[in-house]
Amino acid sequence: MIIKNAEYVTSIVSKKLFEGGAPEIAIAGRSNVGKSSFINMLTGRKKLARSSSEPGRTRMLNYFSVNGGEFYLVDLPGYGYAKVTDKERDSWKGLIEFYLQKSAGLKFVFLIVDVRREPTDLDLQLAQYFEYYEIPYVLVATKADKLSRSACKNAVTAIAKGFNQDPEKVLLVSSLNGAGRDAVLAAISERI
Ligand SMILES: Nc1nc2c(ncn2[C@@H]2O[C@H](COP(=O)(O)OP(=O)(O)OP(=O)(O)O)[C@@H](O)[C@H]2O)c(=O)[nH]1
Ligand SMILES: [Mg+2]
Repeated sequence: MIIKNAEYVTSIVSKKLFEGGAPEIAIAGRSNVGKSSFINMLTGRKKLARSSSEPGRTRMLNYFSVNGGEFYLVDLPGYGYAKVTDKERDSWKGLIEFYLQKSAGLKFVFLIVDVRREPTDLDLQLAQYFEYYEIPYVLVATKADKLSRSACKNAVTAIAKGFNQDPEKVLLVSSLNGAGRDAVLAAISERI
């Protein structure tokens, strides 16, 4: 897979999906884990998806078209952010679940976790949700630049164990320096 270009398409805030007629890959994970940065790293466009050090930045489903509509990347709102009202939290959860259930183009999800952290209950609940509804997902451990190589290896093993997955299948990346990008592109090629 070669990403030649990417552009923002649209954002969804209510339960009405965008149907681009091409495969979609959703990016899910905790708030502030690095989902938007991951999209920017993949597409080589630093400001395509808005990233922020302030958690809860992405509050909508944002669609990005890659290679003129060959496939779409869908940036989902992050979960687990404490400083939102219950009402907001329910509405994001509803939106994410609506997307996961109804999107005709969804091929698989990249579930992003921070390599430095043990998976949280919300991460594991989401993985169970994927399994229950037979939505394929690929685990991505990001922020690899924050740890040494050997610490990353141990962390990936612990993360894989938490999700009851094969450590070989966890993609280790850094959106800061682009490490692991090729393996992510290969995973995309394999699945769309
Ligand atoms: N060192 C390092 N920092 C990263 C990496 N990826 C993201 N960050 C930083 O982590 C913070 C959050 O990144 P975002 O991409 O906005 O995270 P998000 O998951 O989209 O956040 P929400 O939209 O709020 O859910 C920002 O300060 C990024 O610069 C990485 O691979 N390495
Ligand atoms: Mg974001």
